[in-house]
Amino acid sequence: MPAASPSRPKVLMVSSMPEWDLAPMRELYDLIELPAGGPEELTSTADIMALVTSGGRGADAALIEALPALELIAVYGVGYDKVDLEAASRRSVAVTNTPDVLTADVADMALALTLALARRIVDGDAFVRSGAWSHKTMPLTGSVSGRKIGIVGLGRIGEAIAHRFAGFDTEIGYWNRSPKPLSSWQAFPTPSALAAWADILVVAVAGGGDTIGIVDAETIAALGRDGLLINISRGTTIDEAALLISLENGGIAGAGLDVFHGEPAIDPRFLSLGNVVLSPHQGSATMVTRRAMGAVVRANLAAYFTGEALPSAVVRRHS
Ligand code: 8YV
Repeated sequence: MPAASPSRPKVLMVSSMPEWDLAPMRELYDLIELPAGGPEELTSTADIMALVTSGGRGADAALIEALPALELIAVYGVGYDKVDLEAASRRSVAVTNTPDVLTADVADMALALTLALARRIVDGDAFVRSGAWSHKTMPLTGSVSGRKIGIVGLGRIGEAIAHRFAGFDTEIGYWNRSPKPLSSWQAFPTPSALAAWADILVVAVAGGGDTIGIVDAETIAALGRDGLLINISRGTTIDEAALLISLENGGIAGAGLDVFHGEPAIDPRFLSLGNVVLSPHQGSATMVTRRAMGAVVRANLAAYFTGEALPSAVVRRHS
C-alpha cells in the first residue's frame, strides 16, 4: 500500500475487496488494512473517518468505539446484521450496504441449489466421472416443477426467488414479518405453518437478532420426510443443531445450503451427509455482481467524502 499522505482521507479496510475495486480506491484514499491483532495495533486511529467491511465480518461495538473519528461504515454486501447498529447510532456513524445489485444472483443461487438437490446434479456428476454409468443406472430423483414452494422472508431477494419459481409452474406460499398485501402468493401466519404446506422451504429472510433460529426444530419437523430446505440468507436463521439431527435421521429429505453457522468453519457433520448440497457462501459471488457491489461501496465513500447524500444508507448520521 502507498505511504499515508496527509491530504488524502484514510479508509480502514476491515475486509478486503477485489483488486479492481482497490485500485481506484487507492487513487483517492489511503487504504489501511485492519491489523490481525485489531484496531489497538494501528499507529493512529485519530483520522480514520470511514471503514469498509463485508456482510460476514461487519463491525462490532469494540471496533466502532476504537475509532474516535469514524463517521461511515460501508458494507460490501446487502446484509448488515454483523454491524452493531446500536453502537453506530450511539456514535452517529452512518451505515451503508449494497442492495439490489445482488438480488438476481442470490435468487439464482436459491434455484441452483434447489435443482441441484432435487435432481441430484452433484451425485450425477460423480456417477459419470466414476465410470459407474457403463454398468449401472443412477437412481431416480425428485421434481421441482409443480411442487409447493414456501419462501421464508418475502423481501427483495425472496420476491425474486418467487418470480423465478413461478416459471417452474410451482405453487408459491410465503411467510413474512410484515404483511405483503399486494402479493398474489399465499401468505402463512408462521414459518412452521408454511413448512407444513410446502414441499420445498426456501429461507430468504434477513439475518440479525430478530431472525435467529426462525426456522426452528418445529418448522423443520413440519416440512416432513419428503421436504427440502434451502438457505441463501444467513446460517443464523436456521436452528442448525435441529437441522443436522433431522438430516441424519431422515426427518427431512435434504438441504441445499449456501450459508452456515460459524462459516467458513462449518460443522463437520455436514461433510458426511449424502442428502445435502453445500456451497461456500457464493450467492453474490459472480464477476458482474461483485463489480456492481464494489461500485456501490465506492459511490458511498465518494458521497461521504464530498458531503453528498449517501446513495444506500441503512443508518444515517444524526443531524
Ligand atoms: C457476501 C452477503 O458474502 O450481501 C451479503 O449480505 O452475504 C454476500 O453478498 C458478502 O457480503 C461479500 O463480502
